[in-house]
Amino acid sequence: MRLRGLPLAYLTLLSVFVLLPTISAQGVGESSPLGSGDAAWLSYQPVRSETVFPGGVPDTVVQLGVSLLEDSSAKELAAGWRGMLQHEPRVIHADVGDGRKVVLGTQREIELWSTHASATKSLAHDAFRIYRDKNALVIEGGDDRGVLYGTFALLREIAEQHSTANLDQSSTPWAAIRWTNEWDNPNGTIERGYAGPSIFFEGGKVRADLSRAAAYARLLSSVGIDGCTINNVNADLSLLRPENLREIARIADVFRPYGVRLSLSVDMSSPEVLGGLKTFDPLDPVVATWWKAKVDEIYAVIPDFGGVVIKADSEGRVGPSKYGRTQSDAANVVARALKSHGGVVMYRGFVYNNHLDWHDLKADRARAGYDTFHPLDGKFDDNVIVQIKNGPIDFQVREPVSPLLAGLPKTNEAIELQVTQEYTGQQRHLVYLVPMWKETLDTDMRGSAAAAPLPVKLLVSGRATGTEQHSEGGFVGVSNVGTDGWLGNPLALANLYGFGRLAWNPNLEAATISDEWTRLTFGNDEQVRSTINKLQLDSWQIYESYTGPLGIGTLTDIVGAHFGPGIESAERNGWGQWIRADGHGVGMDRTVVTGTGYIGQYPAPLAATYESLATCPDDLLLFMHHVPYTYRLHSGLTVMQFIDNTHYWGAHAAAQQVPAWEALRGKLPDATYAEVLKRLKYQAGSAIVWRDAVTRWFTKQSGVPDALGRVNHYPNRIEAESMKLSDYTIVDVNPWETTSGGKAVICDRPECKAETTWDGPDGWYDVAVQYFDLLHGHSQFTLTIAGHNVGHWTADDTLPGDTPNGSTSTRRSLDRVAIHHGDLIQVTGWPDGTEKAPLDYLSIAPAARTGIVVNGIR
Ligand code: GCW
Repeated sequence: MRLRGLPLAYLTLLSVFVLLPTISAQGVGESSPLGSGDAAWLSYQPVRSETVFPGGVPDTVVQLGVSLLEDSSAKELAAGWRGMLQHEPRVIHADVGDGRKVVLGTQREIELWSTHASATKSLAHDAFRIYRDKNALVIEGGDDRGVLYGTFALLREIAEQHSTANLDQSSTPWAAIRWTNEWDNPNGTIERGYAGPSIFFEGGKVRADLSRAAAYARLLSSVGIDGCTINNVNADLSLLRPENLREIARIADVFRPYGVRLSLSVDMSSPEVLGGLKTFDPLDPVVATWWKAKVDEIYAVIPDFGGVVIKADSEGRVGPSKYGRTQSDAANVVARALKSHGGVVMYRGFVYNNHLDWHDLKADRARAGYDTFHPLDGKFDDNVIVQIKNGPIDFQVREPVSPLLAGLPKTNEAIELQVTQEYTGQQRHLVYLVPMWKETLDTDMRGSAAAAPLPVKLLVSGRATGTEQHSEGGFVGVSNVGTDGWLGNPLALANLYGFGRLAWNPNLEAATISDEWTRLTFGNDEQVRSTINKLQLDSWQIYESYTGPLGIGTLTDIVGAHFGPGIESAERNGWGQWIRADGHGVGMDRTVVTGTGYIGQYPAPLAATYESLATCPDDLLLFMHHVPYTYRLHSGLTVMQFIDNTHYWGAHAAAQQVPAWEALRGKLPDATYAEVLKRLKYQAGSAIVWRDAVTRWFTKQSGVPDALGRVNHYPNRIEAESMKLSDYTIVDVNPWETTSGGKAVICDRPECKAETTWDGPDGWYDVAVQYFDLLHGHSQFTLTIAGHNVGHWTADDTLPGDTPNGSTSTRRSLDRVAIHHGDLIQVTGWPDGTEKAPLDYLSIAPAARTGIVVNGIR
């Protein structure tokens, strides 16, 4: 047998030689993919200056005021000029002459500088206007923070290579509160953080080197974020100790030049645990005095302290219920201590019972927020803002809007969005979340069909018409950045960028935001832009397709890492993320007529849409209704066929992301290119694990076979347990659906082998070894074909978990390997500690690629 004129044996050798460099390393490394790229989207790459400044590049920056923020503005302009225009401007404080210049100042300062400018209508706090005044490009701020935001807006215009010849742009932030929450712990870990350790804490203390914290504040302010809560909402009480507050003040110091106010998460029991009082009853005057003294102490060291975030009566945190008090009692006692200093309480609406009785068909975790807070509407002080997650459960891949957002007409409210991808692939899967957030923000919560539209974005603006809302409101993004390139995955930074941009202006389109981010990060190359924008904009739908469709929830392991598939983990426990899947049907009946009544918490028009099967959108069907597997969707497919089809489509689409990205080789920084490629390849493999787990589980549960015959038939797969095993032993895997065949093999000896003889035809094949890479241990593997070593690797990724399952399942892929009939294929494993070189299967499929497919996602 000869292929392309060469003997196959020779080709095998050749392929080993040629293919080795293309073998994909699919672990996600620990080191920063950005290296010195802390700048992220402030990369300031060269632009065509004659396009941006047709009349010539301004060579002078006139900084009219003296303030920390105007200093930062001038410094930032200089950095932008150096990077993008290759020009070092001089920065002066008094205007001289008519030369080309950028003038920056607050409205008052600008009025003193030029009579022309006084025509500008009054600018609000944080607002800015950028415009031409003869030879000057003017950045005018409502205050000095507005000057800084205007500066970043101008730099954005330049980075996008827009002409500034006729620039006239005014912008006012949508809402006052634009904060991130960071779930950092003093020991340097981050709850639900996926990018290495904390930039704030280390070993129980504030880090000595806070340069990353300063760089972070700069990034935040560049998109208009004005507040950052630096510690976990599951708060470590010790942070309020005087010696720790003094250290935390150092973080506030590095935030200040960028106009970012520091805030802290605090625990309601602090007066008792930290203060030594006998109680933390919010209505006890001694407790109020304690909070007042503590807050005064904070302001003594952090004069611009923003306020506190409180998680109470939730997931094991204590709260006012201990004393029969309400959430408003708790919020107000702290709010009163903050009031005279101008601080706010962000009181989380995430209050629910995690010991619900799953036997009770009327019990419903989704109801909890509204049931708890709606009766308290109007009882919160005016410096309390109720912080409400976008959906009623917990950051699932798709949820309906939280009804509580419409249930507090007399209360300040902020929406909490999750930038860190807890339930959406933990930054190992690409999911651009802006389209999802936009859907929520645009959802109309009007009270009656006749009323004016009341989108969520208006409810959180602090100025909703038709409500008696107070004046504060806003956006909180749970960001959880770490030292590993901020979010680990370079492409995930579009979510942080997008959160900030939406908080500033929720009317921006998801595509616009993606394009801005791409241009700012990678420059203006057309192919780079179109490829990355498409990847980003398709990504949520792809991820949803191979995880939890139809509003069922993400279907991840909810009692574990929230990462891999773990379908039944949702059921039969107190956490209340039930999917209520039995032999006949699936979904939570949340209707008013027969279900938990949750739908009745929505304003009437929306409730009517969800209550009726005829109008409930397919993508929320299983959140709202329990239906048989044979129920036909609006699309005409049955629920079961939809589940099968969508999972196969999703895994296919995830695989297509890889060649789409590969087409950008050479157009991006090498480290960024390689890091994203590694993650996309991992995702492609993981999407198959998800696809198989979900489809197999539902096929078994429903008894309805896949009409297209795909589920449980994997023609290219050789199960490890069916191979000839030397020293490997067969084990059951839990949950069963996360491995092929429900079984894996593990090695309890120093070395084990699994082998098979190829009984297919001679040819070129794509080979994948599906194995498990546990958090601890560095097992090693070798794959040999006909005696030739075609791959050797170490299982050194840090996937979340120490047992073989869908969270730790991963693959080693080799493209275009020559195999001939009768070749011996062997996998050798060397265990390391508790990681026993576990294997699931081999996949040997006819080689797919003859060339590179560009943008072949759909
Ligand atoms: O999503 C859940 C997370 C918890 C988190 C909690 C919350 C900080 O799994 O890790 O705790 O929500 O938002 O309070």
